[in-house]
Amino acid sequence: MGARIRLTPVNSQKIERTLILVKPDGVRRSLVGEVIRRIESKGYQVVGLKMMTPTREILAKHYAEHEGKPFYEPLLEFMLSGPIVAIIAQGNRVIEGFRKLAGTTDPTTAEPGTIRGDLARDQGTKVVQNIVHGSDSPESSAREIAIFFPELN
Ligand code: DAT
Ligand code: MG
Repeated sequence: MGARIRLTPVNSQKIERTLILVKPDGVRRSLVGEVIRRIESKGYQVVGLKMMTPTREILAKHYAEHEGKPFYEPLLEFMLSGPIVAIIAQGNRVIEGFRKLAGTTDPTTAEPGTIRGDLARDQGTKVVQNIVHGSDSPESSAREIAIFFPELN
C-alpha cells in the first residue's frame, strides 16, 4: 500500500503529478535510491511510493498505445521479469521536468547527465531497457496514476 498524502496544493496553478516507474532493470541493479535521489535533488516531492509486481493486465493497460508494435511483447515480458517501484512525484511542471531528467528513450544516445544516459546502455535485447518510465502528458499522468495507484481514486 502506498502512503496516502493530500495532493491538492493551495498556492499554485501549474502543480502537476507524474507517474514514474523504476523498471525491473533498475530494481535489479539497485538503482531505486539513485532514481529517487535525482527526483528529490531536482526539487520534486515524492508523494506516492510502492514496490510491486505488476500483472500482465496492468501492464497491458499501461502500454496500450504500443499494442501491435514489434517491441510490445518483449516490453511486457521485460516488465514482468521482476518487481518494479511505482512513484508519484509532484511539483510545478514535473511531467516535462522528469522526462528531461530521464533522458531520451534510447539509452545509447540519451544525454550524459540524465538517468538513462548515465545509468543504461544498449543490452542487445528486443526491447530497450532504460531504467525508468515517466508520464508524457497530463492526460497520461492521470491515466497511469489511476492504473498503478487505484487506492487513490
Ligand atoms: P518512453 O519510455 O521514452 O516514453 P515509449 O513510450 O515510446 O518511450 O516506449 C515505451 C518503452 O518501450 C521504452 O521506454 C522502451 C521501449 N521501446 C520504445 N521504442 C522501442 C523500439 N523502437 N525498440 C525497442 N524498444 C522500444
Ligand atoms: Mg512513453
